Amino acid sequence: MQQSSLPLNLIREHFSGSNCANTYEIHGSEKLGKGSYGSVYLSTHRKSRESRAIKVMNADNVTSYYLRKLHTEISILKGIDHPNIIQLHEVFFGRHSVYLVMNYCKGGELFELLNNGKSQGFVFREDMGASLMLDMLRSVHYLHSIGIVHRDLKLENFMFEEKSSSSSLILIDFGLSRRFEAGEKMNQRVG
Ligand code: PIT
Repeated sequence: MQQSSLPLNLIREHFSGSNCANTYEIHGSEKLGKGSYGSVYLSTHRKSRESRAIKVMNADNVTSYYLRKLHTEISILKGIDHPNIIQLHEVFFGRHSVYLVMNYCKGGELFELLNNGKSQGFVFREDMGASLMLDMLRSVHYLHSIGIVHRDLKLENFMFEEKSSSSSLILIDFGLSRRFEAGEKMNQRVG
């Protein structure tokens, strides 16, 4: 039988959903992105007024398969520490929902920039492309070095940390990620 446990680190876990609403104001009308990851909302930390992205996941009447996937996602996010990968700050386990509090990437999706940039007169210089590739490769190299495969790498899952054109890229969405053993062959189609 497989067993797992959440790693011990500095990410706070709260076993009450109402705590989340007390600590953060979730802007329900400001959905960030529209990925496979469901609902991520722009939020404000009530005390510091800092912006955060909060992913709200349903935990009501869910299957054990879904719960296990949720557990894997949280456990993987808790173990990640890299400048080009989304940072998890804290988790709230409510009666009906689980809330993942993450960094807010102000610059939007790489996909949006490539899709809309042309019509807005945006010209992609080779040095910028090279720097973006480096950010992407760094994030994936880091994950593989700690035994994690993302399994949903695509333009939509790279966000700009800042609004500036020199902003770093940040990899998001670990909903399909899993751990792997060195030498393990993987042939399942996902994403
Ligand atoms: C946004 C903006 C932002 C963060 C995110 C999305 C994060 C999404 C995300 C989703 C996951 C996951 C990790 C991060 O495991 O600042 O549009 O399913």
